[in-house]
Amino acid sequence: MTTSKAKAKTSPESANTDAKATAAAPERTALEEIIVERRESVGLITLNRPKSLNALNLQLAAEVMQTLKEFDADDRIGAVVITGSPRAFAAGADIEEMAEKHLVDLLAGDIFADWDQMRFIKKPVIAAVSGFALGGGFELALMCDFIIASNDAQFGLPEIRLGILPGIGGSQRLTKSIGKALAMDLILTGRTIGADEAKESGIVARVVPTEDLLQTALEAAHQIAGHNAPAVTMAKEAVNYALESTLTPGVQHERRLFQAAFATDGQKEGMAAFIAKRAPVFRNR
Ligand code: CO8
Repeated sequence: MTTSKAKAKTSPESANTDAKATAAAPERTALEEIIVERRESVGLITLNRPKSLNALNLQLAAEVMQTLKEFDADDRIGAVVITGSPRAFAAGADIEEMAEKHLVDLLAGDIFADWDQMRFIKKPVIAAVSGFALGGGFELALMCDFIIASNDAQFGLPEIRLGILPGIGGSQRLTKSIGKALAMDLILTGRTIGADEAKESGIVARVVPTEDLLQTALEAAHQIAGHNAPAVTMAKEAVNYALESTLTPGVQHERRLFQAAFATDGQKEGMAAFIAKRAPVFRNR
């Protein structure tokens, strides 16, 4: 797979450890800053800038978004996993790339435009986080639908120490996710929390041993990809709607989506399979 902004490279030499372990997997493409794989019905994106702890530069953002859009449009893919290396999911925006920018540069060109596209991805995206998830790296994980973390994962928004603040939604998504007190604490002090505190506060869905992280995330993604795809899309939309609305319109919206699920073949198949005591075979129609 190639993209307009992303050129494929053939050498796996610079790949992160997890990615190296899967070098023989079919449909694997190394772009400049990420590795893209299709694992049956699951798309896997591995951030691959090991020298800078997967710092997020503009090229990486373009490659991730282009790949997510391609997975979203691909009927064979039902869910996506984004991961990094055992040492770092991503240690934030690339500070070297940002350091010399001025307000005028940031106003003139929207350098976050690619990341803003994440919310239009309809298929579920899981962040599999090991090691550092800092700054923009944590914000990227928060943009995913849920986070599975290894027990050595570290989360933080240390932007304040660089004289700035979160810039791709961290202050908004974190506050909605865990409330004002801990969000203020993390954003104003810049301190880092471990996987257990992240789990306790609701940032993280599951914590697993580092060696099980990728497998656990892929299994969750395969489980999702095995469900009735239109229902999965609607369920994701329903949960996201809760973040945007108050209870009554939220419940009404959910009700319309629930009714719409009865227009899918998958609803008929899922219920017929239950009654017949067999496994459902969803055709995603
Ligand atoms: N950008 C660029 N390079 C980085 C970054 C980064 N964010 N993080 C680490 N690196 C580089 C280091 O410079 C170092 O390079 P070199 O080997 O050439 O010296 C290499 O990665 C390894 O890092 P360390 O030697 O520092 O490794 P340590 O284990 O000692 O420390 C830390 C690891 C604690 C993660 C440390 O590297 C660190 O503090 N990194 C910066 C974390 C940070 O401040 N992140 C926030 C960045 S700002 C941000 O994210 C803005 C968000 C809003 C926009 C988002 C758009 C994507």
